[in-house]
Amino acid sequence: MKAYLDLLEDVINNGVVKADRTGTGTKAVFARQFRHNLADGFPLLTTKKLHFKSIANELIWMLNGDTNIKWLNENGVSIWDEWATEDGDLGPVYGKQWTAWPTKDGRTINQIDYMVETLKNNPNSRRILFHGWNVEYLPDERKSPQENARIGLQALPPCHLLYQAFVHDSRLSMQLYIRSSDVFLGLPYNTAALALLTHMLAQQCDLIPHEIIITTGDTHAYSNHMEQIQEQLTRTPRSLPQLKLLRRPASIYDYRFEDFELVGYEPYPNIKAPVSV
Ligand code: DHF
Ligand code: TMP
Repeated sequence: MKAYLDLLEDVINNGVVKADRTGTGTKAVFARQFRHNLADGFPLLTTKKLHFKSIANELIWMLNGDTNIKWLNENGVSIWDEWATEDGDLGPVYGKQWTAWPTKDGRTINQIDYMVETLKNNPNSRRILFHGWNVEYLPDERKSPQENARIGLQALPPCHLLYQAFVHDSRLSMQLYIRSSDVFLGLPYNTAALALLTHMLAQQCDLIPHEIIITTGDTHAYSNHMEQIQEQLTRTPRSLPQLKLLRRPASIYDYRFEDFELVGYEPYPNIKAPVSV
């Protein structure tokens, strides 16, 4: 994942100092893009160990339409704890908008169903996408995540928000737009999750996973991640693991963590960094 390390360097070298909502402060560049061919391996960072279980279970949780951290916690994932209310609620975040986007007449629309159906039946379509940015439910930036969730708004507006598919020669590529990208903590997760989703959609729709492309808007390194980023940049990437899908579940909603096997993941140790809430 040289493209990722190059991006870290780009942010450190070219970023402008920018204050942010959390009060931590960042160095930020605007609008970047990198791509990865999945034939070259599964894009899980080797220059620091990532908790693949958190990445896979978060994706499964979102596909299930769940927006409460209870299931995540029961399945070994704590990455959303700081933003949830005492009841574990995050408001109508990713899973809700993906699978049950509310309509004006009280119905819901499942954008994931549409995605799978269109990939199967009309793969040339230029409209194969789903979107998390439902403006009616965006939080008030002056309120805390918990205060927003309590009044039925999203604890955080989606960071990874627009997913679009492209099919040619039975090969599936996916592009993700991330409006705000924490390059040290969030981006490695978002990259691996996009790759995993591409593998799952390809399996369900009899396609071959091809390229993933990530486009980032506000692309930032937090001021309290600088030493960790420097440490990571001293490390030479190792060969990427391969992802094996051990089973073909009945639908995109039926995957379990045990269905995924990573072969040959030999990363450097994790580098701890504080997350800004
Ligand atoms: N806020 C900020 N400021 N940055 C984020 O990346 C972020 N991500 C969110 C929610 N809010 C956010 C959801 N995703 C970690 C990774 C992803 C994530 C939240 C947190 C994280 O802290 N990762 C650690 C290890 C955590 C663990 O394994 O439990 C890491 O070293 O990757
Ligand atoms: P913001 O809503 O003020 O942009 O803050 C969200 C922060 O979380 C920002 O640093 C980006 C980061 N983030 C990611 O990078 N990826 C993610 O998947 C999530 C949920 C958040």
